[in-house]
Amino acid sequence: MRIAWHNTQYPEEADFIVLGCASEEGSSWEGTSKAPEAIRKASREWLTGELHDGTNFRYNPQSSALNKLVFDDGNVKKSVLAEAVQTISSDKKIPVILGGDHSVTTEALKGFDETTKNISLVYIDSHPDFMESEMNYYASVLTDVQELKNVKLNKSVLVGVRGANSFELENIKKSKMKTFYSVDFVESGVKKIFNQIKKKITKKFYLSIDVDVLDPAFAPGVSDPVPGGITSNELTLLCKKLASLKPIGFDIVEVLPDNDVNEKTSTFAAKLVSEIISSYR
Ligand SMILES: [Mn+2]
Repeated sequence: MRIAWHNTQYPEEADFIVLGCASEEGSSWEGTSKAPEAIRKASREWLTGELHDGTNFRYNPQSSALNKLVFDDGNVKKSVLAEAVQTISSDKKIPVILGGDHSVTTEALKGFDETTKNISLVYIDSHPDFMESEMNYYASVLTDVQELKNVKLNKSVLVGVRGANSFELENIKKSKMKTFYSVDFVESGVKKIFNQIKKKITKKFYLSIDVDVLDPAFAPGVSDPVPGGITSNELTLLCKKLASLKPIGFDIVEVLPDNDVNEKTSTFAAKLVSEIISSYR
């Protein structure tokens, strides 16, 4: 099954290549490997429709139409994700990765590390994923990407944090990443946070979205929900603003369909893909 936003049969003419990475090897929870198909299915079930005469339609993203060409290339194994991202990036296309657990981001960044200099990371997650106890783990992504030559954590940001332990806070400090906590959205609003992110990051930035940044009310279908999160509208608006700066690629990870309620987390993830793509300038 292809995501509802798939609108060309020719990958060579596409602006965006969607890749699922149905891997949960890096997680201590079971089930995130079911996410890519759940997101595709939700996009078709909830975000498209059929008129009485049998014509199909799909929802447009808000504020701008989906005027880009999207090719959904199915799923790739985690072991070849870096290579796939490297190829897409060399072809001047934008990879859109559907996780999988958060360690797929490490693989995506390994791919970009071969093609792109001076990479910033906009890491949107309730957890900083800055543990050192294990490698290639969903909670050690930031530790693991420190090994890459072109990823600059001192020009990167963490957004929506509210589930950090003391080791992680210490590591954030050392890395010189800038952190925006969940409550900052209430105090400052999306616009101010976006402007501060823009000042901190380089032109070549990668956007990684762990859906557990949302309040569990909006995204119950995640491995490790943390109370007190941001709203789906705040996340959508921030992502649309970031997309206008043309990230080199983006991922949406950590959807856990078994914990979901009425597919709302999968449907949100599918909708967010269209909102981000439509906002590239
Ligand atoms: Mn994460």
